[in-house]
Amino acid sequence: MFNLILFGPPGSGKGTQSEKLMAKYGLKHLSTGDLLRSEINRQTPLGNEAQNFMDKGQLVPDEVVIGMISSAVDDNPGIKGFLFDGFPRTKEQAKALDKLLKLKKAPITAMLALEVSEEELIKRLLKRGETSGRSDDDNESVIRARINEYRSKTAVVADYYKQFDKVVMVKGEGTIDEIFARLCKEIDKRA
Ligand code: B4P
Repeated sequence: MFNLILFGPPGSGKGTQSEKLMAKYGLKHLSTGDLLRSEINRQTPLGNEAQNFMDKGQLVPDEVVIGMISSAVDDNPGIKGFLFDGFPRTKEQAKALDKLLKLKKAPITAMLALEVSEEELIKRLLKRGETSGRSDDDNESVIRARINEYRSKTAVVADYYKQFDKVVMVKGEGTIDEIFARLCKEIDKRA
């Protein structure tokens, strides 16, 4: 199996690049943001719990997200590999993912980390907020809270994977196609 993590701050282009990567490499895309938004739209108990955190720009509790990913992995046997987007976002989530993949004898191949300046992140998310209908995108203070959550809880996840030599930094500014080409170059070296 070929398992990738697409990593980076909110608005760094994880969702955008994932669409293109899964089409090219035939990986199963698992986005915790998309899974959570689907729970919210269906007004499930998990969705109602998650919405309170997401509306404030906070991370959803680990046990909720880990349970959700664990079921999604089990629901997809025999696939070529996973593209994890927006997960893991804490060290606890990273450890839980390692445990899960160990059972499948299919470790993470690489973590591709998109680097984007804070100014560009805020610009992109406010722009998306004009049309997305996402309540976490249309307010600058919520966007800043999400970036702070990233700095205080999520950035350390890259350090966790660095100890296993799995992290590849990729410049996340430029056109969508330029960034996609940079990501593909790194993936092809490891395929
Ligand atoms: P996510 O859904 O993961 O979303 P994101 O971080 O905001 O965005 P992403 O990086 O995917 O940006 P995108 O490509 O769309 O998370 C939302 C919330 O869910 C979190 O705040 C948290 O509360 C919760 N959550 C999710 N996972 C969790 C977890 N594991 N644990 C706990 N909580 C969790 O790009 C953004 C915009 O930029 C788009 O409009 C796009 O068109 C534009 N763009 C992309 N690339 C561009 C480029 N090269 N140039 C110009 N614009 C570009």
